[in-house]
Amino acid sequence: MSDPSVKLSKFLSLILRHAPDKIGIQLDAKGWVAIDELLSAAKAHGAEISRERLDEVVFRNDKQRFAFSPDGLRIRANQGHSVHIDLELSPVTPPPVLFHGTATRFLPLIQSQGLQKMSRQHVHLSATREQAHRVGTRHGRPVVLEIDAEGMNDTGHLFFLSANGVWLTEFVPMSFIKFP
Ligand code: HQG
Repeated sequence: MSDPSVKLSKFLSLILRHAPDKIGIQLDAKGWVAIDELLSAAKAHGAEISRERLDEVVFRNDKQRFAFSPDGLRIRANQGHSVHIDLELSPVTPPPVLFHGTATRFLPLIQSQGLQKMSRQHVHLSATREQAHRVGTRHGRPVVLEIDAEGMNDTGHLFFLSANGVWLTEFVPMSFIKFP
């Protein structure tokens, strides 16, 4: 946790996904903010970030959480927002099976309500069991649920693929979840 890149990545996640107002900035409708504005606002709030460190976190981040705009002037988070923004993703046909990592303590509610997006804009699904397992460990004792993405797709549920490979959907009803 003392890794400075992890600290910066967490700070950027907070600002670019959840609470831009913490440093007095606003994201545009698609989640972008000018890099200059982000850096000067962060500095004014006691979090000085050099352009080199920002580049390093954007390009070398383990999960590619952030992206620069094609003109190189703006930055946004690739997914995971709780503030309402339009990531401009088009629906994509998912692989037959996707995975959701959660914690055992959430199972009773998931079993009665299906998978809800909770505070985020989508339910997050992983392409592999391993990735899902890692996501689950963030919340407690991990458990991996198998999602019948093909069945959902066939019945009109839309799937989106974020720029960093996270599968997103609105809601997963109980009937498409296989519990271990
Ligand atoms: C659970 C990380 C009760 C759900 C990851 C999850 C991911 C329910 C938790 C991204 C429920 C929400 C998102 C229901 C779902 N009742 N609990 N009906 N339905 N839940 O953090 O998917 O590192 O908002 O299972 O890698 O864990 O931030 O979602 O356990 O891609 O880039 O409610 O965050 O990415 O937790 O993680 P979260 P998540 P980053």
